Amino acid sequence: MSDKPIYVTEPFLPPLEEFIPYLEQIWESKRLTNNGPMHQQLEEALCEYLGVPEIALFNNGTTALLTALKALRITGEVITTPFTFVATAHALTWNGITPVFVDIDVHTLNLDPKKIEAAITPRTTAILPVHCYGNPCDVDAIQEIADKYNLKVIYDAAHAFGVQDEGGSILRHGDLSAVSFHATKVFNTFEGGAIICADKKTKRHINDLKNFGIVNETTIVATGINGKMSEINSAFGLLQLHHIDEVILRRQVTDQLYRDGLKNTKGIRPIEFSKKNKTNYSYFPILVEDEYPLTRDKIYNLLLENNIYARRYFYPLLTDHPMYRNHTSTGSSACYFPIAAEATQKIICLPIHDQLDSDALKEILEILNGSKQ
Ligand code: T4K
Repeated sequence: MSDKPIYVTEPFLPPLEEFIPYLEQIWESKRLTNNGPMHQQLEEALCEYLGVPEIALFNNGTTALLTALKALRITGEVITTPFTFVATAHALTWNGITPVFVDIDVHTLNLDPKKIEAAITPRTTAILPVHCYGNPCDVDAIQEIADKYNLKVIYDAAHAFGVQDEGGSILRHGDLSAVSFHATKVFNTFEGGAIICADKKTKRHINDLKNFGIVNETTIVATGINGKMSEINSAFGLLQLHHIDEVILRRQVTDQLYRDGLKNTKGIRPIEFSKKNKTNYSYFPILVEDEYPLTRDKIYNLLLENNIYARRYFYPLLTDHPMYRNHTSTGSSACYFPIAAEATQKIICLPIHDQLDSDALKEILEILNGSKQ
């Protein structure tokens, strides 16, 4: 058993001395927040790195999502997935919007476009899909439905930093995408997030909303919020960008070692990521199928007993939490979201991060492959 706990993730932290010059600049300028120089530089650097037209930084992914919905004036009902982190649905209900949950695709575990149309009502105004684990949604099929019914599309792209499809950044799809730079994400600014949009006018509106709706000293144009990223978080983001490619590369190596080590393990099914896309290796999700000798929870607990903190992202389903049970217009999760209900019982995300060493990986594989059961 490992002496040191092995967590599902660990944030990448650059050498501390590399951060000092950024701190010195902040101390010198006394500019701590409110669209300061670090914030402006990070927005520019991220547009370039990600290959997106406009980006508005936020203090976390949840305020980015909340603001994205506000910016598009979304009301009524929004179609979303029950297989996600609770922030996705909370962003809707916090805005007074009713989430309407629709089942997921059996391979990607993302919202299944084939099931969306049946859930559309006269109150539906938008679709809020999630690129779960950074695995891109079927963006073309979703856009086709949105165009047909005149719906907005807001992607919860919390997991999708740096992910690309054949045409470029996955974040360019839909009307807006919201990403998270939380400590547990591939690219972190301690806390942080962003909205990606296509044009300057939308970005200006988002900027107003994230600064209380203030446009100048005497004019307030909207009911805004304080969603601003501080200078210290922005500076950390600038430094992270120097290291992000090596961080993703090291995760890629781990991902491959897991796939090799599990390829003959009956009953363990790693989620596949399309080879056509550039992936960020943010999670290593596996499904523990019926033919595996242990249940998902048995293997999860066995890992825990060995000081390995894998996580059941996402269990329980959102529709099984008390505040979302009533939003399941259709009834019980197992009946109406059969794919999601099965996935939530079978899913485990194994530890993956750039510092995961070969001994830890070996131990996890030994446990999963039965030699330590
Ligand atoms: N949409 C989706 C689909 C999301 O997944 C999320 C967030 C959001 C929206 C909202 O974005 P933010 O507002 O968070 O930017 C974590 C994260 O808090 C959350 O950001 C993330 N999704 C979710 C999937 O996971 P927990 O409760 O599992 O985190 P926690 O604290 O248990 O951390 C997991 C492990 O990471 C720990 O066991 C150890 C390690 N860790 C964690 C932190 C915070 C560290 O090593 N250092 C740290 O500072 O929710």
